[in-house]
Amino acid sequence: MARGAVPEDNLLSVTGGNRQPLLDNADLIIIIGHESNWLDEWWQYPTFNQETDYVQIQDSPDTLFVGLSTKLSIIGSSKLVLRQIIDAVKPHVGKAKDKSEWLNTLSEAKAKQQSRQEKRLAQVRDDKPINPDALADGIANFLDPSATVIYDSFTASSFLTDRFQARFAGQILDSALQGGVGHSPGVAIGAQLGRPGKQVLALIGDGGMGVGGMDIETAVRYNLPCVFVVYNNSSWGGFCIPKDIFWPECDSWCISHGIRYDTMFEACGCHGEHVEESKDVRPALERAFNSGKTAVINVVGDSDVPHPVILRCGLIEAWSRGLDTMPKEAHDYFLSMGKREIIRTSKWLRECGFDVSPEDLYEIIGKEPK
Ligand SMILES: Cc1ncc(C[n+]2csc(CCOP(=O)(O)OP(=O)(O)O)c2C)c(N)n1
Ligand SMILES: [Mg+2]
Repeated sequence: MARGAVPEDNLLSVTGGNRQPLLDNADLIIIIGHESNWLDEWWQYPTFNQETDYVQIQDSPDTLFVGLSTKLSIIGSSKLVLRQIIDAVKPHVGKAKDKSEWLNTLSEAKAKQQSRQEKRLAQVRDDKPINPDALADGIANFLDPSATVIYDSFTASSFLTDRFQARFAGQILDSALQGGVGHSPGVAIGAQLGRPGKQVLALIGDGGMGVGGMDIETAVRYNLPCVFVVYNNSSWGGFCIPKDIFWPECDSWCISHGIRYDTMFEACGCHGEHVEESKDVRPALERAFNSGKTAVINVVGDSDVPHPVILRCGLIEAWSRGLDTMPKEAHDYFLSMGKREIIRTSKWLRECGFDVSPEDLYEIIGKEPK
């Protein structure tokens, strides 16, 4: 992929995908057993409309999020609370309302999203170094429905979220409320101990390997068959955007180029695999899981593909220095921003303390507000 040429689809959400961006039409949103976190953008505008009324049903008072205009807070096991609500209202309601129109809307939105994702994947499937979207697709298509998946690599996880669908609670163990790095070896050990014999796959970055990778040796010592897919982009989060585009004067975000984490951990007793092309992802996963050992698959990833959130950070940083100081590529990118990216950029600017409305942004780039 050309530098900076990230498709607009890829900018819709923090997690790289196509989450429905606006919940503007809802009168009431009920949040059940779900803690606010960065993956859901802290339940902020534009994903969560601040004018809507909310009901929160949470297992613990600690999980109640005060940042929402909450009409009613209920503390209790979500399952029990829902059961009680159903039992209480059942005698009072007649026939269930016809939901076919709403269900059709949902299926159409889902089909549209899937077709966008397929288009995006088709463009990068055979890229070398491997595009994180192609790696994510290989992983999602391979895994057993009972597998546990752990998100660690900042960049690649943002693509796996689009490809892998959870089938049961606790199947996906993510990077917690703040999107941590390097936690997956410990989490994978716990997952393999918790559900022995089931597939455990951790998608970890080379940065994460530096933070917590040596605990893979612990998994080896306890004979735990966890598979660590290292998305190795020789950097913390890809190096094109911070270095070449937005922060030209910034020091390197690189890690030594092309470290062979597979051979490094073979020395600790792991099964190792090295993958340079996306067609080899699946056979490597097969061999790794069939080995019955702790395994490390070193995947050479495309350092030019950033996590979408990096783009937004870069925009804020560069813009705060003045539009004219931006390198040409960033300048052009900024001027070509679409409606959704405008809204999101405005949101990010506010989070960083700049009160810049979407209208202001339109003015800056010289376009009519939409
Ligand atoms: C413990 C911790 N340290 C730092 C960060 C900030 N951070 C977010 S992503 C990232 C880079 C991660 O690099 P890597 O693990 O290689 O992932 P990738 O290159 O695939 O994005 C960092 C440092 C964090 N989220 N958690
Ligand atoms: Mg990396």
